[in-house]
Amino acid sequence: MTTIEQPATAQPDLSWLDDVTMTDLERDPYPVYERLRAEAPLAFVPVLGSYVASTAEVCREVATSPDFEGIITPAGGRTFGHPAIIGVNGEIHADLRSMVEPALQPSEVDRWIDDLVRPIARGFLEQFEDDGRAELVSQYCEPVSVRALGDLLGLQSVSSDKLREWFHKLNRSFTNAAMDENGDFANPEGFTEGDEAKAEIRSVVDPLIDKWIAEPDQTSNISHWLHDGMPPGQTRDREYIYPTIYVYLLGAMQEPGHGMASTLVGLFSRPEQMERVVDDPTLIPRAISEGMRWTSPIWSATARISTKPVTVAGVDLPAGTPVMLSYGSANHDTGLYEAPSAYDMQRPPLPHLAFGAGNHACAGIYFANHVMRIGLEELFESIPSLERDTGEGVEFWGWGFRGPTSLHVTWEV
Ligand code: 261
Repeated sequence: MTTIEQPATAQPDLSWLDDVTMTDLERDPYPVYERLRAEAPLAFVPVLGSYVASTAEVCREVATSPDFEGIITPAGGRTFGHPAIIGVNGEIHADLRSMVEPALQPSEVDRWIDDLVRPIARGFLEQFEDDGRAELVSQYCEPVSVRALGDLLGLQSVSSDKLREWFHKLNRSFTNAAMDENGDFANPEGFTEGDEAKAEIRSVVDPLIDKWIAEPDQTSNISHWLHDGMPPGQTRDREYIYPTIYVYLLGAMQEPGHGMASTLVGLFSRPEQMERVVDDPTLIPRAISEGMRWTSPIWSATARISTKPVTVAGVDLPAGTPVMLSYGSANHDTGLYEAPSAYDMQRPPLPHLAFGAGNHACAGIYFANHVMRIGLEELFESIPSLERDTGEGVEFWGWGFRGPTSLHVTWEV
């Protein structure tokens, strides 16, 4: 009698993944990822043309492993160019982190965050607080998010609506991730709006850079990026800093807004928790932390690449294999969280992965958490009787970046 040997690590049948489209993932990635976490926490996903890590354990392992380093996703690299801070390593990464980090230190942020964000939040609230109804994503969460960072960067001359338009266009380009069987972009025309946004950004920011090179401005972060740590009379080349400017104009502009909006939708799903938070604003940071876990704004937008042959979750990967980090899925891992698709700010205080892990973990974590906190403090202070307008649905969108596309609310005036 002959026996047919099974390979020691039998790979599960993942042929169902062949039918998964980018649109499926953008509308609702959770069903696909629930299967991935159960069947193959490290899996090659054909539509993405890449390995994907979907559990908390594997995301953390890849993000912190000495056998991996940072790399930008293909559509991300097509959108931002090189050297973007999220996709470089070694000396260039160290220089770019040293360029952005001083203004983001907690001791620094604490000095001005309240004076920066509170008047901005008040100003947007004044425009609708007597209306009795609002769409909070476009009228509040996004405007507060972009104005706070825009002013910090030195972009006071750029309107909030223009900054919102830029991050939406860069988002759709950065996450135009579908690949064909040959490993080419399946929708190359999807990069056009990102290219147009970048051309407009250059036409606005180049003259500001000219001015800041000639006359450093203590109050503009981008001016500091040009000058700080450089020998006297020298500045960083603008082509060297633009990819990281785009990182800010996409993720950093967009995500505090996503975080605030998702936290609000989560709280509306638990009216008793909403009531407690409105009555006791010291609970807002906890509400935000659970919002970030529940719908992680940077859902699957970063990646690592192996620097040597390595085995992850039983899968042998050669050197030079990219792995996408789906943190939004890791934060729904049933190994860590009971009923992960429910918003519940009473959960045990486990750290989530919404700000990533390892040496590419978010540099703006402290700043972003305070922008979201002050934004929600001012909203609840002005409009404590906020209710979701149940005549309007709430849709979430996005695989790379995820949040509600609108949030209609009403209140008594
Ligand atoms: C500030 C973080 O921004 C990003 C993070 C991950 C991908 C793209 C981004 O712009």
